Amino acid sequence: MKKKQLVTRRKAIITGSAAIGGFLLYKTIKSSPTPTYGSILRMGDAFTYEAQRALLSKKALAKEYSRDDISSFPATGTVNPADEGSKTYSKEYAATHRNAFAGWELSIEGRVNKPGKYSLESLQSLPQRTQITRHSCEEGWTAIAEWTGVQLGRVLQSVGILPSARFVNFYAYDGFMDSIDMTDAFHPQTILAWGMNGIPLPIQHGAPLRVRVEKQIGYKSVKYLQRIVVTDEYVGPGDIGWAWYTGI
Ligand SMILES: Nc1nc2c(c(=O)[nH]1)N[C@H]1C(S)=C(S)[C@@H](COP(=O)(O)O)O[C@H]1N2
Ligand SMILES: [Mo]
Repeated sequence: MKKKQLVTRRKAIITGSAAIGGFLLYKTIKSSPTPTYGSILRMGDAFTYEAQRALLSKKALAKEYSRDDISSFPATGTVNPADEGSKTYSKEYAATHRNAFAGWELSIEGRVNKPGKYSLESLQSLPQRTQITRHSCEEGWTAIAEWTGVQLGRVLQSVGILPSARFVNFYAYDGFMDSIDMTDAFHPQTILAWGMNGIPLPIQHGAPLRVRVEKQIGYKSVKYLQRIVVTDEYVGPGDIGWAWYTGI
């Protein structure tokens, strides 16, 4: 009798906590600003996102290193979208590459007061930041490099984002795209980088301009930037098999 009661009670506790867990999960998803695509597989994103956002200060800095820590740095994904043989060949990229990026411009669009095309020089005329950080790729490797560029937050401030804006979307010449929220966009170490280890960004690392999102895993640092689009709503990426939010 006693044993049976215990089992029943334990069962009740398990059932009860599962129900509470389920309810909390439902609440998290319902109230979360994280996109979930309504997919059960995406629920993990909401947990990571909510947990990180709740636990960490919004401006906590990623660790910065010294010059002695700079390591060799593999290039992944697209090697050169100017190569006609490459499966991510881009005619526009090939054209600007032929010109050594003279006249290259970054398009900034969407929910901003001053949409337009911005030259590298105009981005370089804003205050610049140099940081030595560790890149972590989802494939398991890490590498340390020095990056120089302008804080994305400063750029967004200078083009003026509308109060309803919530996402910053990055579109690359090779077809790659990803997005971040305003907390990461205004993080002091989120920069549009044109320099790597003291020289202009090499082609294989995303010339002429890439984003560095130091508070997330490597694939959020989109290379070969072509367009930045500010939106109120989540627009992408679609399901690329990687979590949308991957705070580190
Ligand atoms: N446009 C573009 N950006 C990209 C990628 C890509 O294939 N195309 N790969 C991502 C991934 S998975 C990683 S790990 C880093 C690699 O940056 P690196 O080539 O400078 O090492 O770029 C990210 N940004
Ligand atoms: Mo990666």
